[in-house]
Amino acid sequence: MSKPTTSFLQEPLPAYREYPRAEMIERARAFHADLVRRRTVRDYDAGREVPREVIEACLLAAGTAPSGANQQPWSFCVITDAQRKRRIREAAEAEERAFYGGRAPQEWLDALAPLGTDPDKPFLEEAPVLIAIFAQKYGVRPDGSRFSHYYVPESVGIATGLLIAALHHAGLVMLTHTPSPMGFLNEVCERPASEKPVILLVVGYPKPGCRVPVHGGIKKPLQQIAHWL
Ligand code: IYR
Repeated sequence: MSKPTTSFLQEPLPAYREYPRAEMIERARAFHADLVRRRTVRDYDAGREVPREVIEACLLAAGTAPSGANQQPWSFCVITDAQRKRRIREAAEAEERAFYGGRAPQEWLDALAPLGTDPDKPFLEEAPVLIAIFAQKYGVRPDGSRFSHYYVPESVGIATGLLIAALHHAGLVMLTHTPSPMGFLNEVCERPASEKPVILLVVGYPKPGCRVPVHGGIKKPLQQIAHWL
């Protein structure tokens, strides 16, 4: 039996680059050395704007992520406007007060203790850029009918990882903030009910003299995260 004829379009693998073995090792190590410099930052320099072109290029980098059936089930809402940032801060702090004031179990609070987090989120107003990352739970056609999206959390997680790497590569710092629940972001960002906010990425420059929790810089060694068979 012959294979069924394929009807999808194919093209030669474009722009692939192979590196000589030694260069490959060096590149892999250099990439790690660059990423390991990233620290999550909660104190932002309020006086400094980020060029829009940088955010746009980083979002395009995020948008290269692999996704279920290449449906790219994400949308990124970039907030730079002071009034909207204030609305986000107010709504997030209301949730965080409930979280730290009793909603979070003690075990969770204990796990957060080395990070020194609390319900005050001044960075939501001080950082020049907030990027609300939405997962499109399902697709919506122009006529309003819905279609399924596949592997949505995985796809959005991968795109978010690429976005973080791109922003870091560009010389910015960030915080993956997750006020919970964060349904208020649909309203502030004017996004439809088909989209679920998953992460609020806070982006900018570190405040001069900025300090970060030591705990965040301690990454598990290879033996703990990798298992070779
Ligand atoms: N969303 C809260 C609590 C919080 C939860 C986790 I998990 C963290 O890694 C950090 C904070 C807050 O932003 O304070």
